[in-house]
Amino acid sequence: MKKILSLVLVTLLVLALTPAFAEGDSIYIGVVYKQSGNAYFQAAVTGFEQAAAELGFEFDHDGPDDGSSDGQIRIIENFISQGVDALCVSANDPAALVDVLQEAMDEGIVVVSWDAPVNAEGRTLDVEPASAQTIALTLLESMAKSINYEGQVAIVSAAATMPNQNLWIGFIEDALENDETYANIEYVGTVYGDDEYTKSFDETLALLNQYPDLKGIIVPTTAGAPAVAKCVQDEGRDVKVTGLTLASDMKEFIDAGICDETFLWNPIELGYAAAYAAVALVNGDITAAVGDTFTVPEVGDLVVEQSTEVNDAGELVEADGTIAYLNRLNTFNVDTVNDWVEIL
Ligand code: RAM
Repeated sequence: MKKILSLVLVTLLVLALTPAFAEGDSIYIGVVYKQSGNAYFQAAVTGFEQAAAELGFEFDHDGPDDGSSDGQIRIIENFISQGVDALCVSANDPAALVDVLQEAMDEGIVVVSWDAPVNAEGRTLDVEPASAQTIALTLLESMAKSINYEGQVAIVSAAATMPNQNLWIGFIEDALENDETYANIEYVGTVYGDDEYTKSFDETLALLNQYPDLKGIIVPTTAGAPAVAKCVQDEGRDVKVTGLTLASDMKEFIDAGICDETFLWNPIELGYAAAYAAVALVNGDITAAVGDTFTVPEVGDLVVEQSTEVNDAGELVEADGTIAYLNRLNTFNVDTVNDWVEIL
């Protein structure tokens, strides 16, 4: 009896010490992005490929054609039924995916949101390029400089539910309202191009017609930016454009002076970092607790931090969930864009 008891105890101890994932098997990751056919996400997939070659995991990737959360839910359900160990998700809607991702986590699947965060209760960890505030204020300050800190400014965003764009827009609107630096800038509002070229173009045309004195447009989406710049160019308007863009999409508009500068982290690095985070979590090397670190080769040690949000008084306060930042934002202007066009 004693022998059986110690055997049971030893077995329990071994089980407790064994990471969720047994070494030897290959880890299988489901990568879900906002939309198929978006070059930004194709670049991110290259990052997952690089990480897979180094870490030896398997992965598949998919995104809906239409940028919908229903489409993402179906893809996630499919990955769950295929027995993935981790899901890496860039969300079209922060709340709509929570139920299905909670089901995944109940089955022991690690959920890393990356690029566009899922609400805290639907993820294990969020991996982002930089804080939403940093990204937002970089775009706003750049636009302000381009228009000498005065005149009308609009935003052409992705889809109205997209969490990363909405966070950035929130910080831009807050600064426009409360920061004296921008007192002479009149914000005329945000329109949504749904990350489709034609819709982004048409929405821009409508803005240009509605606001004959418009001075600038901020486009916080790689999918919308070339359409907006092209529309401004076609209309021959003296309107400055800045945003988050691929260098190769914007080179012609930077060279033409429509954009003084645009910005983006490297999406290849972002996918790569999200993959390293997912594998560290599956292996039990980290638990996504504040202070955990994981090494991303060539990028550095990423530190897990408490998420933040803006409260009703406009202060940045701690929020539920944890997050890790790459903190590598690149600037594309006439001097630097050529170094990037082959990469992004
Ligand atoms: C688009 C997507 C993505 C965003 C970039 C900047 O490709 O909306 O989520 O991070 O733009």
